[in-house]
Order: sequence, then structure tokens, then C-alpha cells
Amino acid sequence: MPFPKEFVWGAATASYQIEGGAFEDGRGASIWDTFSHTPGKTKGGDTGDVACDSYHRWAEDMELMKALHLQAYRFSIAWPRIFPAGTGAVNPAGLAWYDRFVDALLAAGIEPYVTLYHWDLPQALQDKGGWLNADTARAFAVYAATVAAHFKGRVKYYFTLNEPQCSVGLGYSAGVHAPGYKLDDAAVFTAWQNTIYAHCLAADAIRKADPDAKVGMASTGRICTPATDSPADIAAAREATFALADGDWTFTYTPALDPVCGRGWPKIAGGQAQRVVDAIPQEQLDALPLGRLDFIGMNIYNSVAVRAGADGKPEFCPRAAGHPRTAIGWPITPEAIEWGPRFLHERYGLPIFITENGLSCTDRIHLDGKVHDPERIDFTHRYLLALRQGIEAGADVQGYFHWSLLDNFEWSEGYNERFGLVYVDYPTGTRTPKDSAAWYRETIDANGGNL
Ligand code: IFM
Repeated sequence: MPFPKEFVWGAATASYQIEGGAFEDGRGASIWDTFSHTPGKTKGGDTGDVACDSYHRWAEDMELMKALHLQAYRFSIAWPRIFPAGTGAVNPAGLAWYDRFVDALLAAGIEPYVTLYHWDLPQALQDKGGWLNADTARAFAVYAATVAAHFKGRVKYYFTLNEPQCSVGLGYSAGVHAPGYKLDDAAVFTAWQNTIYAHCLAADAIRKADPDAKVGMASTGRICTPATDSPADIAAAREATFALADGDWTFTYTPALDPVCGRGWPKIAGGQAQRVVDAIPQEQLDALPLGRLDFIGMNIYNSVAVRAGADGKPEFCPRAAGHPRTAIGWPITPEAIEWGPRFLHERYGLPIFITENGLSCTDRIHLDGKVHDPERIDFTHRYLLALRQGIEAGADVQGYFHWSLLDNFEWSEGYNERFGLVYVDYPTGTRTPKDSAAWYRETIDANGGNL
């Protein structure tokens, strides 16, 4: 059975991961330039200086997207290309590059879905405290307003943030992403709170600049799936998906979505972070309704199974020995993309886009010159079947963006992980569509009816 009639099929990327051109046409430095150039922070010392060189090879990428029959493309705008110092003067060359790109997408009949912040914060703002400083949120709103006004009538769909769970959790708590901080839970919550404040101000700014624009946030987090179909296990999985404990709350949907979906700031069981939640300034509380969402973006990769314990409380189920994994080591759990959207749709009542889903494989060019990636086809096939079950069960999922269009710079993992439908030979920049690209095109053409 095909997917719903208006279902949108796309692929996704992010600026720092593919663009390169890091020092061109007036782009300012971002925290990822600083971080990746700091010895020991990325595998092999890899940086995004060149990445897939999409800054120069974008027309080629456009042809790849056309050949894939993509209906939509989710990409991010690099804030430091538009405002090299984060605030102040606009860089016209930065806007001009995205002008060419967006116009080419539209000419190809591919709908742009723009992410405004996929982690490449201007370094100049980091120097003033980054997300620990509420001024960063105000600067983000100016940037969002500038972009939305500039692309009015051309870009309709915006995601303000990509995965605050990672930009804050990995960047301010675990220290493995830029800016590389390992702060206490209270400080981590301060960065979180300012990030959500930024979303709220930006959502408002986008709507004021372009009343026809639609605003979402691309979120991620722990998804718990029921060990069996029993109502008790389903209830336990739901509870565990949204539960927050002090020191274990950043990789969850709740503190990103509850505040902007009319549920207020959630309680964080424990101490440190809750003290900061209790002290959120009034102006930030007042801004929450501005952050209302037209849709939720979910970046889904895997999940953990949960059952109801003897007292009905959630118990995590260990994975069986040898459970299937992707090249990066993440478990393969298609049920994530059935239950995640079901639980979020029940809780928030909003349409959902799967803004990322995919896997890294140990892809290579085979003797016949092609890239055979049956693992990616099998993984995506299984996840799409599960997604369709979720839709049939009532989750209002309106589109799917495969992560990623191209192999690219996988943050602290450098170029070690290949997530693309298209293989990139980094020394030459040569692109080779993998077998999965042809398979995905067939799936798009059949609106999933081939699955
Ligand atoms: O590459 C990342 C992306 O930038 C954010 N979501 C997860 C992907 C795979 O790790």
C-alpha cells in the first residue's frame, strides 16, 4: 500500500557537513571551524574546510537530486555566511550563494526545507558566551528575520533548530561537539533554555517577515518502544520516552517540545537543572507561545525496548547478544520510527516530518565501479515499513527526509562514517550514486507502494 497521497519524499544535509568553502566570500568563522581545528577533537583531525565541496559543486548536487526524483531537500543555511560576526552587517555574498541555490531547487521542482541552525554558531557569538548568553537568542531572531524576509515567497518551510539535544547535550555537557564544554547540569540547562528562547524569538520573527511561512523544529531524543503489544508495556514505553531525570534529560524530546507546545517547562526530577528551570526569567516564559510549531521534525535513528515492571514502572530491556548494528555501532531498531511518531503525535497533536533517518555503512567503490550498499536498502526498507505502520496507527507523518543525500563530515567522527545515498570520494570530490539511490528513486516514484 502506498503512503498518503501528499506524502513528501526528500533527503537532508547540513551546511558545515557538506559545504566546505569555509573561508570564502566573507564567511565568518564558526564554532565548528574552531573545534575541528583543535587537535584531538575530531577523528583524524578532520575538518569541514572542504567537506564535499558543495559550495563549489552545488550544481552537480542539484543534478544528483533531480536524478533521485527528490521532491524536497532539507539543507541548512550557515549563519556565519549571512552574519559573519553573528550580528551586525549582513554579508551579501552569503545571501547571494543561497539565492542561486534556492532558485535552482525551485526551478527543478524541489521544495526547499531550510534549517536555520545546524550547529555552526558564529565564533564571534561564542566568544561572548554562546548559548550561555541570552543575547545569542536575540541575534538568532535577527538572522531568522533576515533570511525569512529575503526568501519570502521562495522558502515556505523552516526548521529553526536542528537537535538542541545534541548542540547543547554534546556541546555543553559531554564536550564531544563544539564548543566542547563539560559543564554542570545547571549551566547545561542555561544553554538549553537560551536555545529554546532563540527558537521562540526566531519563530515569531519568521512569521512576521513572511506570514505564509511554516515553522518547525528538528528534534531528536530517546524513543522507547514497547517490548510487547500489551497496554501495560505500551504505557511504560510512553512514560519512559518522555521521562526526565536530573543529569539524564538532554537526549529527550520533552524539554524541547513541551515548552513550545503549550505544556510549559517540564519538571526535571532531581536537583541542579530544576533549580534553573524554576528561575527562568519572565520574558523567556512570556516568549514561549511565540514558539508554537506548525509541525514537528523528528530525527530518528534507533530506540530502546521497554516493558512494564512488576509495579507497572518502565524497565529497560537489554538487547540480545549480537543485535544488528550499523557501521557506527548504532542498533538497528525499525520499531523506533513506528512508535516515536505515534507517541509524539498523541502528546502534541501536530503533523510530523521525519527530518532525518538513515545509517552509516562501510561503503566503497566495488570492482565494477559501483557502490553496492544492500545494508542501506534493507535498513531503509524496514524503517519505511515501520513508518507506514505508525501512520496507519494514526501518526500524522507528512514526509520523510533520508539522512543523508551525500556522504559528509560526521562531526567528531570526521569522514569516517558514510551516511549518504551518494558516495563522495573526498580527495577528488567525485560523486557516485550508490545502489540505494536508485532504490530510493523507485520508492519515491511509487510513493512507497513498492515496499
Ligand atoms: O550527521 C548527523 C546530523 O548532523 C544530525 N543528526 C544525526 C546525523 C548522524 O549522526
